Amino acid sequence: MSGNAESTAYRSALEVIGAVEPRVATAIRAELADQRESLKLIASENYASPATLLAMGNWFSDKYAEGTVGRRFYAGCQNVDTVEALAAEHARELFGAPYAYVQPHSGIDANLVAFWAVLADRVEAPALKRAQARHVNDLTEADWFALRRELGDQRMLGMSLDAGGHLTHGFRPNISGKMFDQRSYGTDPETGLIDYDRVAEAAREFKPLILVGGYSAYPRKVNFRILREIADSVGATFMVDMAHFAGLVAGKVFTGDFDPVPHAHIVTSTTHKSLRGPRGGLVLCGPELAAQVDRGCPMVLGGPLPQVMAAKAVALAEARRPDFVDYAGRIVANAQALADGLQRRGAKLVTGGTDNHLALIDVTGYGLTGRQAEQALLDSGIVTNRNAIPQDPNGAWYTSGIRVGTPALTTRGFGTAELDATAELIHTVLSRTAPGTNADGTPSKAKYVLDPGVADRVGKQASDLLTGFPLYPAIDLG
Ligand code: DSN
Repeated sequence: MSGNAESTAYRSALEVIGAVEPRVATAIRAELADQRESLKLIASENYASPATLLAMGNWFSDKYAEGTVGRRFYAGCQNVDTVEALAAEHARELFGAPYAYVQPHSGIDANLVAFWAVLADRVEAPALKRAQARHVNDLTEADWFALRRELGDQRMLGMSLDAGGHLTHGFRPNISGKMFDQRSYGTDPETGLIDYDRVAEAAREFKPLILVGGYSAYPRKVNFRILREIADSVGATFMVDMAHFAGLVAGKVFTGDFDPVPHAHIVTSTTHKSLRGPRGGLVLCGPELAAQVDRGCPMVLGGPLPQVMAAKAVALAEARRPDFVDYAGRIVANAQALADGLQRRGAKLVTGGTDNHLALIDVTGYGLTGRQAEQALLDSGIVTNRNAIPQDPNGAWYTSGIRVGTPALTTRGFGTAELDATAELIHTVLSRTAPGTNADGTPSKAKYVLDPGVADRVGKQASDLLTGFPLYPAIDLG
């Protein structure tokens, strides 16, 4: 699509939207302006291509298509079949997976589909079988009690949240922590790295039905061959949630032992993080789990979102192009430049560096909580998120960490020199911020004092850095 076509498409769309509810059109324009002007380091965000974004705004949104390709509960799904089949084909080819299910609306949906597929495959449970034959909304209280009794003993072993795991990997406030009797593996307190011997020991003691690999805030590669061996040694199903690093798998940065697809029984992902697609999820598996995964609808999902499956097909086609390999390589080189730049200036990083798209700054080294650091950075035009670090003394709300990731800035064209300059800006803000106090004089975990002038100066420097790398340069909304 030429730049002119992109501008025309978006200008026309905003004109049509604005004629009905101008405030929505204004908010859409403002969102583009905000994204253009912020130094975005949120490790789970990216910028999808105009083709991917446009594939979501159309008539597919009006279609119900519960069921699977060629086997729907609604008539007239031939075009939905086309896009779902295309998205699944691209996913299979891209990741070298025998089977792909592209209906999940999000990562949690993808994980729930995978959990239920494994439970249905592995557990002899009449209530589960009954539940799978019906829509989840139709289950009665008695069904749920029966299910709970049957599944209550099933065990999951996943990475703990503070070590970098995800809340859907058995964290108590999430449904995964209620569906399963759950235990976590952490990281070595000295190195911050996964200690595979400890994981094996935990697996031997706990004997999980499912061993989960994958993370949302662990800055290192994971050896999936070893985790599979551990799973096999205790008869567990090995599931990997590659939501964060799917782009690095697609882009052949993670190969061999570090590519989860050949090692896991089942792999889940989102499509919008390093993979740079629309917001959504997918599941990959072998033929033995495919039939159960296909029951994601109605077990977990209602109607799929055909417009998002269309966008998944576009984005996955983009990820199959040779330039995506270059992109994925640059994400990691940039993350390493950012991590090195931060450490050279005195920042303390969990594990002392990164092998992937993210780094985790332990901001206790600056005398701050994650919340104070996040806000001081935001005041200075740098968008990050606070994140727990292993054995975090400040818990999951205030935290002691700042997670920084490079997929979005790499899409914008940033290279290692710009990431080093970004490290300088982050270090400047954090070293010029002091913890604040509450009205009664006690130390606050949220309040902070940023030296006068720093936010403006750093904000200007961040803005200057971004000017050389315009976001969606071909789109001019006028
Ligand atoms: N919320 C996502 C993240 O930021 O990592 C994961 O679901």
